[in-house]
Amino acid sequence: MAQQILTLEQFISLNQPTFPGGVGALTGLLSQIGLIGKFLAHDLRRAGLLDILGTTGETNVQGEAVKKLDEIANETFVRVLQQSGLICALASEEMEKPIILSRDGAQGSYMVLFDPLDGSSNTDVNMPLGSIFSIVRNQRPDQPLSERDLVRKGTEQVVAGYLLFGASTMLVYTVGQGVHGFTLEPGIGEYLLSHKAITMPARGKVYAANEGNYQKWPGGTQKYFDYLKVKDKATGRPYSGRYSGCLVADVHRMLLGGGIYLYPGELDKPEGKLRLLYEANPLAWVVEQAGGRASTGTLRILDVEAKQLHQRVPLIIGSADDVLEAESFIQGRRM
Ligand code: AHM
Ligand code: MG
Repeated sequence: MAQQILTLEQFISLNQPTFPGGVGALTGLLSQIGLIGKFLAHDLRRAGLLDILGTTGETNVQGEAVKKLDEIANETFVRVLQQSGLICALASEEMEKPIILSRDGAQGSYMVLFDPLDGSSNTDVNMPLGSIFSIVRNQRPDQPLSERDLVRKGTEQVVAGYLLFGASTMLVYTVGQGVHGFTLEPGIGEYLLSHKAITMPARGKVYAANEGNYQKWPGGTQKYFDYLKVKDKATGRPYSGRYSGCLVADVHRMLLGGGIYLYPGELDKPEGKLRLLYEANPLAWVVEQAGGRASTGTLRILDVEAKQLHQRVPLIIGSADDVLEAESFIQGRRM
């Protein structure tokens, strides 16, 4: 029998009985994210033509300045979310300061933090890209909003997920009741449920990391990578290396098939590269909801104290047993 066809909106109304603020608000928020995904998928499909239509940073045939795709992506997020009526503040990797839409919270009680175009160096080579989003609620609706209100712990997220622009466009999200994936059917412009209640294997056979940084890593991290390459039947080693340069795409691979992604701390840069609030936290929640684990190497990502909007954090994320094993090397409990 053919599988039931469910759109994003239908799925939410049938399957998400509880959401702080009501199912209508959740439908509204995810519809806005879905709309952003449709706009971006449309733009990214034509990304390879930018050189013909006008090089980035120069003027195109119409004499208009051509914007970089990460700027276009950021503007798309801001424009769509601004008019939704559900959101009082926005923060992005591309903006130093947040946008406070309504100081008194009258415009809605949600705040969205996002990375509008993750893996942006993939743009020029027609490789996968993503967008990551984290939504929290305004806890002090009676007080004027400030940047500080957006800087919150991962456990306080109410919706988190990502858009993946690969061969297909996908929207994957969690509200703390499992992880669900939807694939955009471009012919009808709808996201259809394609991956219900995703669960990841406890152990994978794949690792993703920029191993060019090997010499910059502390000894424990190096030892873990050495270990992954040693032949051992019981643990399925050696693992295969798969690194796309797009965190969303790599984490998506692990979510579906298991494995581990690492952007660890470095000797001269212990905080790593990735951002806590709009990269690590949302992906950590998604992965935990699918049965996986996300850690700095010493601490659960969702428990990291948020101090700054653009704070960086080491990220070790993926199948639970793989992340546990990486932690034991990083912490020096295994050599
Ligand atoms: P970005 O949001 O500026 O694109 O940076 C994040 C990206 C991740 O998608 C990816 O895993 C990593 O940075 C790649 O970094 P590197 O080129 O150092 O391997
Ligand atoms: Mg990014």
